Amino acid sequence: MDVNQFKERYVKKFEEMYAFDYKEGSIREQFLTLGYLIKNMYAPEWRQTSDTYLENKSKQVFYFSMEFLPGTMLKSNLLNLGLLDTVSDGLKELGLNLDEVATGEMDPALGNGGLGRLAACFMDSIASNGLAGHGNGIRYQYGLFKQKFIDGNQIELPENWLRNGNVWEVRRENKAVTVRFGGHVTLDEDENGVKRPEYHNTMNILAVPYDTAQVGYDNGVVNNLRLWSAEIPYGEEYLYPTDEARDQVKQITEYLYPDDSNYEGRMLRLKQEYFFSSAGVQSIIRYYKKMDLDWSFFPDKIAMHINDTHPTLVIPELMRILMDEEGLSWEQAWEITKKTVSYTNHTILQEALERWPVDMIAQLLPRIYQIIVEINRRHIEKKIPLYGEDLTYRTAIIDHGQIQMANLAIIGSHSINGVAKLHTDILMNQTLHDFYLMYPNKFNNKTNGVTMRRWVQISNPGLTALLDDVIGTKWKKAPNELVVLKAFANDKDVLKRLDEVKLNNKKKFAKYVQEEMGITIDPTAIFDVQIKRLHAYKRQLLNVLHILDRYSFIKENPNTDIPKRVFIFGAKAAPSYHYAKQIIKLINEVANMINNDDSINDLIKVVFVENYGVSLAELIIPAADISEQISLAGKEASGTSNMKLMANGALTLATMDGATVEIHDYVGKDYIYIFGMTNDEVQTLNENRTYHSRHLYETNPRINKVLNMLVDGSIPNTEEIGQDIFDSLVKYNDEYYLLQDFDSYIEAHKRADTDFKDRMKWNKKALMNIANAGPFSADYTIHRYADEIWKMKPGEENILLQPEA
Ligand code: CBF
Repeated sequence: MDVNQFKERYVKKFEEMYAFDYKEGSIREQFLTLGYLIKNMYAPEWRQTSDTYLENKSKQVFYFSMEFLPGTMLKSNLLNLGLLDTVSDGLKELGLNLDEVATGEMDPALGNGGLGRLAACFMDSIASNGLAGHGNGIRYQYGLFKQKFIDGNQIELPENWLRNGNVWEVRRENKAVTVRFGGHVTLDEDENGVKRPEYHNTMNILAVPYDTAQVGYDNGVVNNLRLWSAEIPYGEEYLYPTDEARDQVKQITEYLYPDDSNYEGRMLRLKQEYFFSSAGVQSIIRYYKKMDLDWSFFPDKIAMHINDTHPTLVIPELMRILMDEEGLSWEQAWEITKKTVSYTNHTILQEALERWPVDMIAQLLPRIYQIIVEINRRHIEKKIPLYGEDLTYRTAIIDHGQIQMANLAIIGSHSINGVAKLHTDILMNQTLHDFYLMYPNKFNNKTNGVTMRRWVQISNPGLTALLDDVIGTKWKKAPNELVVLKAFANDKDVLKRLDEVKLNNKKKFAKYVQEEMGITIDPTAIFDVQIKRLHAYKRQLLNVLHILDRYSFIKENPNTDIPKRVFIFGAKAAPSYHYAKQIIKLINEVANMINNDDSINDLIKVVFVENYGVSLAELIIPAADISEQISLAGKEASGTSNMKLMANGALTLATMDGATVEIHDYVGKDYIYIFGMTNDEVQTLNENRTYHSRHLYETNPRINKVLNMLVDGSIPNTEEIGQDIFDSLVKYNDEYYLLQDFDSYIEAHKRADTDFKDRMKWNKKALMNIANAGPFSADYTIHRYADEIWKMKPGEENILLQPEA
């Protein structure tokens, strides 16, 4: 399609939809017109892809995830269809602007953070690698809450992302399935003497799928993301006569739980987990039957991947359907299930590991409960002779009245992977060591990755143009080609152009900050960025302590020549996470104090953006100079903002944690600022029990001064929270060892200050980061999942080479 054809089709579409002149359309109407037009364009390929998979009986993977955080889809669809420039030029000729039209799209916040965003990157990479793979999740009516700051406090507002409809989705009523809850089950013998379950008094919910196309990059592949919505079954409305009864159904897919690192044993959450697991498995089984193959081929044609333990009920559900509905024996069903399912662990935080009270599962899912009990019984019976009682019972699924979902996920699958090398090592050697002894071959690492399409091509067009010009366009399909950029590490012209690209991105962000927040920031300052969920282990507080230290230094040395810094935060706290919300308030008050202090000559500014999400990340990441990855070593499973920031030329200032360890290994020690304890040192400190934070407070004058600022009235409006935070660090012995890492953190920042003053030196470091970012492309990660776990082959022309460390 050329520009003229596009213009013609656009104008026609607009008039068909609205029956007036497109020039009078609102931004939303312009966006919807474009959205429907694009959808019409890929619809034939969407259908064709699915027909081809069925005809070829291709192996397909189904990625079960409670969260998908895709970001807006207009530009990514245009990019992947190869239409970005055509549409941008065409709109311009029509007097419209693509960037403005794109603001008409709501950003679907159907995830909390890293896990959901990873799932979205994977969807893009699966399609772009030419793999037959689809997502399976929940169509939440309300996404993650909208964050507002009122007097510096986080307030949560509902995020009604579907308010104006969703142009990308297709409701597929004819593909709905029924999910049963509650009631009780009897096992009655059929005419052949086989025990069959009979369900009594169940609550039946209709699961209606909404499908969204996942358009592959320049390869004609269009996969599917299927999100399920809960409804009252047709003809059963009379069973729900009251508002309360109807609400019970609606509630199942109404809200996303707004916590990504804490397990909450709520009935509604359990309902959600079973709802989308069961609906997904049922629809896959129905599909498999269309292939008309024997059940023994099931694992050769279908892979089901569970993203963390939230969809673990896929395992007993698949068992249930294979046995109860398809008549397979336990042994046959168990072999198929294990070979089909694989599981990714995303956290070692104890408080995030899911376990459900036995009573709850028994009451809500009686047949599933029977199956879990039997899986557990057989596991114990089989393993005791091999591993003894102690070890075997430590791996039991049912323990102290709780169902351990990670144990069920490991026992019922053929693969468990961590999301970065260090994380996988910790799983094998500590957290899941008993399982590792039992099933060493199930364990493997799959370091996370990010899609360079969204995180470089779409969000950073300036850098994309520079790369295309300097190293050619191969990197777009083979991100490892970015390494060619290293040849230009000392090329003054390229470094200068890189500097200009960054400056323009910083200006763009500065404009946003000025317009939305009324804060003036200098684009030539260092933009120091920490964007992630607010959690104590991620140590945003350490960042604040550094800011306070720097502030008091500047107050005492007003003529210092340190470069200007803008500290940028983006973070949501779980609504019930009191401590995290106190840190938010602290950051906002520190920002207020510093931003309004004329005596420091703008040497520091603090910007805490409200409602951080994918769209804001697209604005902030290209503008970043420093990427703060400062979690306590051993706590962050992987991190993915570290990869996005690196690919955009930010220098990482970090502990050796998660995938940052691998970033360090690729980029080299001269191009990254590492500080703080290693995981081994943290472990030793934990074991020795020799840490006394109060001692550090009393003996380290710098720490003493900064901590006193929290309680001596230096920071307005923080009396109560200042004391609580102070106590967490001094009285309660600083659980995440901030004070232990404080000095080396400050030193790392000093090194960055010095380097930033030498522009060419800094730009060379930025360039080296971009050049080494290729291995962190999700395309490679997905290639490894496909090859080693799902046993699937990518489409011919998209075979990607494994990056070498
Ligand atoms: O693996 C993706 C991300 O998942 C988390 O966000 C999670 O929800 N458990 C982890 O905290 C991240 O480290 C990880 O990158």
